[in-house]
Amino acid sequence: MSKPTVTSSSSSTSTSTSTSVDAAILMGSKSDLETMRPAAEVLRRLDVVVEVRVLSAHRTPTEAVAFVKDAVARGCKVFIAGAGGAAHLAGAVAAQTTRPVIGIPIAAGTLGGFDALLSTVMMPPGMPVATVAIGGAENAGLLAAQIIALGDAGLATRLEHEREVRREKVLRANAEVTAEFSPAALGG
Ligand code: C2R
Repeated sequence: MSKPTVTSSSSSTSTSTSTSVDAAILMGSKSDLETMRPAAEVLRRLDVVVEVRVLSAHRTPTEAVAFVKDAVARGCKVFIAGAGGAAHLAGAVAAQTTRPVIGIPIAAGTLGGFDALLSTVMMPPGMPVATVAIGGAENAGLLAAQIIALGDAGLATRLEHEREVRREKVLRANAEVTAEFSPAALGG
């Protein structure tokens, strides 16, 4: 399983390899990394080939566009873009490709992410960005995997397993709580 690497905009943006890629994750700043990390981790866990970049529509617009175009040329099926504040990154990615783009609004600055939520979700007609919750990186990764799984039966099976693991976790918790509050346990 390959480990996703985070690359700063000043070093590698796009053209360093010609290897194929299934999913790409972009974030506007390295300060977003801990919020974005679950997207990369869930994709790795599902064996999706993912690349991770720090690129900004505001600060590195040329490199961001170049990366998206190169990733598309290398087969990238879905993009995830996370940014805080005036979060234009996901929309800027969507403007470059008809591949699905998933936006993650990030809580940065004084408005708790509501600014990024509106900036990401309120796209003009014709330019969709599938926006997850503020900080919803894990769901973004899962949604990206679900999109890719439409054409990948093995990945679809791994996603079913992922669901089953979560289901069993809740059922275990339910059993514990049920037992703790049962009439017998409460002495009733
Ligand atoms: P710094 O921590 O680097 O000052 O960035 C980043 O995503 C980050 O959350 C503060 C916030 O600015 C955001 N940023 C954007 C974009 N580029 C950076 N919203 C963009 O292109 O939309």
